[in-house]
Amino acid sequence: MRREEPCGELDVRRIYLVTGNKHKVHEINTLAEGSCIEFLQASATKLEVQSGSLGEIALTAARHAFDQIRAPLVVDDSGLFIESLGGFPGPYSSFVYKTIGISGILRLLEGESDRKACFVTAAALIIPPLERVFYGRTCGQITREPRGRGGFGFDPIFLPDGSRKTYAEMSTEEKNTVSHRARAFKKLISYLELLYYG
Ligand code: ITT
Repeated sequence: MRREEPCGELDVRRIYLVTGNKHKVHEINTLAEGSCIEFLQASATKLEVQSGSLGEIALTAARHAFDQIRAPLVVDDSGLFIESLGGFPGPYSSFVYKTIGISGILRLLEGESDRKACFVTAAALIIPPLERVFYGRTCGQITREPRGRGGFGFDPIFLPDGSRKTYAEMSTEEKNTVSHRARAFKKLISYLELLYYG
């Protein structure tokens, strides 16, 4: 829930967040509480580009969505990069999650002692003529088994550095203190507040 008057006399600015993932919307709006920015979930036909760069994927998808929505918007493209797998699944995380899933990733890492991995978010913002990509990265370890029931995606097997809890064992607020998405969106929200309110 947003606070009663997050920005006093000032109007809240609403930005479309183009995603089919309601967990992302919840995480991002929890982070934005108390700011003057609110994110509204929007859908658009998703353009799946073949690229090794999350930033390029997010920006291309954002441009494509803008052609349909014609209003200020953001696209969040995120991925899990596992060091011993050469950065796999990275930009293919969505496909890999839907196909082999968490159990498939754990199988690929069976007997592997190097379990380092990083989550990365690229958040592409379009407010014409402005186009900008904000990045966030959080590194940690892939656990040996899933832990926790919260969150989504690979949350149950990701243990961020310095934490005893996996993302799935954290509340949304706790995840937002360390997550790749929160790091990207903190920058994006500060930027929007400067842009709109000076
Ligand atoms: P949209 O593209 O509609 O926004 P998506 O869930 O497919 O939704 P991404 O392409 O950004 O989002 O994410 C790729 C996959 O990476 C996604 O399917 C998740 O399984 C995983 N992922 C992304 N962010 C995550 C997070 O914060 N925690 C756990 N897994 C995450």
